[in-house]
Amino acid sequence: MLNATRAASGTIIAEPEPIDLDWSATALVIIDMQRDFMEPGGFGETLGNDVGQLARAVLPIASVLMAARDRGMLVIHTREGHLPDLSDAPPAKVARGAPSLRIGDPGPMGRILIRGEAGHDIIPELYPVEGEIVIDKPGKGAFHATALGDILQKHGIDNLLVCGVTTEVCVNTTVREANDRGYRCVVISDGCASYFPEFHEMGLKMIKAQGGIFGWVADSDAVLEAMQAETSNSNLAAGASR
Ligand code: TIU
Repeated sequence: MLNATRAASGTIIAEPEPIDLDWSATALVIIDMQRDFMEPGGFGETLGNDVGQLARAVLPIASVLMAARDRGMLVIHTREGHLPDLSDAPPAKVARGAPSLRIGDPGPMGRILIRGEAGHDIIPELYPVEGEIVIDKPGKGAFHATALGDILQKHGIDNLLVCGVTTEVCVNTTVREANDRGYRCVVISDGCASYFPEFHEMGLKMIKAQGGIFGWVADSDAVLEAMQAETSNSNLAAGASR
């Protein structure tokens, strides 16, 4: 339930401690909510994973995404994938392990983890709308070999709300680098998921341990509560100055 008194100033009730954000300098970053990770027949399943483990993140992300759209917040979606000629795919990534299909092989949703294929695209429930930024990334982190750093700088962003899949791989890699680049990152706990529930738990614990060594962790209700309180405050302030 939303409770404006708990987050009266737009502060997010987060762990290890509440965090007060400048919302005009805050972006929502949604990591790799692609069919290749979320649906049967994609990259995630070829690695031997139960893709059903990730579905729980969709509704919490959708609720924060709607609130972010309502308030005109910068929204960035990322997609992991490679060029059709695999020129941006390190052989060490393509050749490793014993997946049922390798990156670039034809699968039921097109070539595995290749840009432009159906499996590479974002799931319909979270599909980007006009004006939202889509970052195509060849790696696990969203900064490596992308324009994300420049885009955040251009928009005057200091803080990131981060969600998506998987918690311990692409979300953690991105948050660690964002933290090094000076961004305050609030990771939305129920808006992330892993094929391994225990890695999800530990992936979140790693972020918030040691006084928030990489960032903060809050659930989607806490984020929504803070966004709503901040919007109410802005409206009150606008009313008072009329
Ligand atoms: N396999 C796995 O857990 N994740 C990835 O390969 N990429 C992302 O996390 N997006």
